[in-house]
Amino acid sequence: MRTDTGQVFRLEDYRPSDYLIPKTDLTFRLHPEATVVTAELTVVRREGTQARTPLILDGDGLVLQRIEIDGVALAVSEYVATPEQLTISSPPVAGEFRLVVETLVSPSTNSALMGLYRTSGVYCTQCEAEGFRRITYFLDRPDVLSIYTVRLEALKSEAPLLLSNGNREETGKLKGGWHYAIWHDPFPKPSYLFALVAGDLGFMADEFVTASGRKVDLGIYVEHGKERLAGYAMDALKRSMKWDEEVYGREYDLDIFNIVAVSDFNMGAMENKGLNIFNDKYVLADENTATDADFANIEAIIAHEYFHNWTGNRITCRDWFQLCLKEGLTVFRDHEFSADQRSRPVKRIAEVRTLRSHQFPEDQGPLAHPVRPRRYREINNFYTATVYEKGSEVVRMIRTILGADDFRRGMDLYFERHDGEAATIEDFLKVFEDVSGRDLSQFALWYHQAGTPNVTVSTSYNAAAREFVVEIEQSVPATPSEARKRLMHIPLAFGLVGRDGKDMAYEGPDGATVENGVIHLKKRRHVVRFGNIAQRPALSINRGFSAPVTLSVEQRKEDRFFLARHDSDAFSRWQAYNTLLTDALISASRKGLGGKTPEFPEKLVELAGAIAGDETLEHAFRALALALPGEADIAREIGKNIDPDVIFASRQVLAETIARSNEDALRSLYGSLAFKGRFSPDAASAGRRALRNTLLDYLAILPGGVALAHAHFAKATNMTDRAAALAVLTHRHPRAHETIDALKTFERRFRSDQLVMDKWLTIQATAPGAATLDKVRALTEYAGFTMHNPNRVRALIGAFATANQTAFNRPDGAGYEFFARAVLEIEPRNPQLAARLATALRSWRSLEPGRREKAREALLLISRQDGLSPDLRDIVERTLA
Ligand code: B3K
Ligand code: ZN
Repeated sequence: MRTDTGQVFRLEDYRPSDYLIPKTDLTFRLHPEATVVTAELTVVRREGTQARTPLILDGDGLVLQRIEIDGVALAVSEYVATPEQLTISSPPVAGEFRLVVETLVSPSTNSALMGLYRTSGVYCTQCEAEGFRRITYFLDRPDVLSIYTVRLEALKSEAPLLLSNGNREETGKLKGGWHYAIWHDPFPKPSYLFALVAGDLGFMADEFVTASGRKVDLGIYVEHGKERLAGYAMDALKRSMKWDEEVYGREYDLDIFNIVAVSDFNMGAMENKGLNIFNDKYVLADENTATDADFANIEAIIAHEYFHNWTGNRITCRDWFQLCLKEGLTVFRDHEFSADQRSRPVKRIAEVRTLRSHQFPEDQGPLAHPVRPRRYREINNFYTATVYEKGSEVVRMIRTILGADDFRRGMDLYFERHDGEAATIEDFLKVFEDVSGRDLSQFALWYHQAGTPNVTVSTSYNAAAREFVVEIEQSVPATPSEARKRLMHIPLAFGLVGRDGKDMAYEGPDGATVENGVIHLKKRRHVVRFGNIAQRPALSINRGFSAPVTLSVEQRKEDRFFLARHDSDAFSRWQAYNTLLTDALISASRKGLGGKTPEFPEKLVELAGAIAGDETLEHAFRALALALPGEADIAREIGKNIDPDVIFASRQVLAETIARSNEDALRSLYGSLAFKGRFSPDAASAGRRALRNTLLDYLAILPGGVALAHAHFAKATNMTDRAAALAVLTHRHPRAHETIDALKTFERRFRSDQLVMDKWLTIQATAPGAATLDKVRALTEYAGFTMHNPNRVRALIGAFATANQTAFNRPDGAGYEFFARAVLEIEPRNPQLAARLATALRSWRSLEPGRREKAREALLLISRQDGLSPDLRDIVERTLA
């Protein structure tokens, strides 16, 4: 494990490297414990760098075996090699030189899953952000682009398959049962995009013909016997390739595109040039093992990594502060892809729910940072919801402000101007300013300033003057190390909804403030006057969630009810109903503190039934509307002194009330949604299943609910229905013998499939109530569980900490303590995973005082541990600060 130097990296300290490495030739002689890596680097001094400037290469835990320049071994006085650095004190002065560096690495003992490691007998790599330096000494920074040629040598029996980036140029036999392959990638790339895979894998092959008629060989490599499970991923890949041609005019640029699925991976996937490496969870799927949510994730992640080929690989980041340049933009692209492949409004609602549940708490807590951070101690801790999801929202706002045509012209210019370069956010914004003639300097604050802006809105109508007035105010709350904030440019899409449900025409506001259905909030306070309005409209604002803000609209309840049924913007319709539910749950939770059973307005409860049965709405939309705001969502809205038990109780009562009052309608709808045909993962079929499973969750509360859920489980013909029923049983009726039976049946059937068993772990870990902690503890002893595999850890420990409000936040603090010890157990092997997990404690300050103190103790337990990795220390110290 790396030692913590406490060093902080600052954006303002950026300067180009003194040397460049235009060519990188690597040879790997693969061995589980002793892989010899020979790097032959063509090095040149950058223009302007003084002669005899030392060449300093990055390393991480490396052991130098050999070093030569231009064929001559260096004398010990000519260099200093530590595990972290290789310094050549005075490199050759004239022209370029060939530096040969040999290092020895041990893939099978590399448990951090960064650099070169082994997973189920397969050699693979993960280099982003700074993993390449665990393989060889290098200028391991994204602005050093190099052309790679890679020779892989391995024992053929151990690794018949040898893959790297680019195109395969040569293969051949070597003595002693060894063989080799040579790969060449003609596109200059930063070291973080380097990859190799070697092992014995099965594969699915296909091909894609690009718009200009070039044939690309596609391959998805998986464990033998699982080839069939790669079909959906392959289909998603081909659809992504086509979409990027149609929507962005971007063609694929190599003759080969390979994807490899591995079972030990710290995140979702990695966009290495021409050789994407995936967590197998995001590749393998069929109806028996994957849920509709898994299918949707596979589609989105396959697309995301593929889209990186242009946004990330062809144009990369100058430095890691610019991470959102590739991530935010690529998330935006994959969101739009999924919206086009599925239902746009449903996709948007799902995105906003994710943003609110993942990014808002980050932005509103101790780990808040700008979309483009200015400092970091450990870059791996900045692959955050803010960089990714809020980063995507910022790109979406650029499109809202410019309009679709100028946005596309801007993207075209971006590709034209910066192809082959390592760019910055300033470069990105500039192309949009250039094509549109707009000044985006105030808008740029979205990249520079942390925190979720608050926007408050009130309206008034003057019948005599036929005027509707909207008053809007913005404020940006202080965040760690940024006390004073500047005013932002916030684009708010809106409509004035008339009594017929149609948007009303208006006269008045100046074109700078209101343009194409968008109010541009740029000052602290705007008063927008709409003239020639015959009747008081209902204001629908932040349509489509055009700006990632916390919005509070002073609005009559009737208006919200009206918008929930009639707004022409489907997102806003969902939002109106969701706000009604959230408000009711907050007020019930407040009253609940007095020990009484909360009551909910009849109209709200009836509306649930009306939405459920509204045949003009998509099934998936209805499912999303009926799903009550989560406990964490309610907690976030309440903001302080949170008692998760009270929130849980209010939410239970509301669910029961909705189920009881709408029983007949929900039952008959549930019955009508049963389907006997062939399984299809398409969005419409998934929507039907989602609605039926949401209804089951309500009906399971009523008498006969256990039997109904058990029958749903027993008759399920796909994993979506099976897992949904198992969750309903486990969460609503944990002690029923039907539940115990279903959990056993599931385990017996799927115990040899670890990805499926992850669902079984998660369902149990998220069962509400204090008793779940003991269950989770017991499950850590389950034969199929190991703290060594990231997917297992996330399925059990991660789910417990992030998706079980009542058990994790037990008032006695036992949930926190268990969690802190688990984090400490994981950290020595895999600091990145431990650090990511630990962020689950970030909202500790908003808890009620008793739990707050217990959560703090757990954080202190972690921080007092000697020799913590920089990854975990960084998270824990910022969380406690
Ligand atoms: N770029 C990778 C993430 C790398 C994370 C490094 N800690 C996957 C992605 O965003 O596409
Ligand atoms: Zn990405």
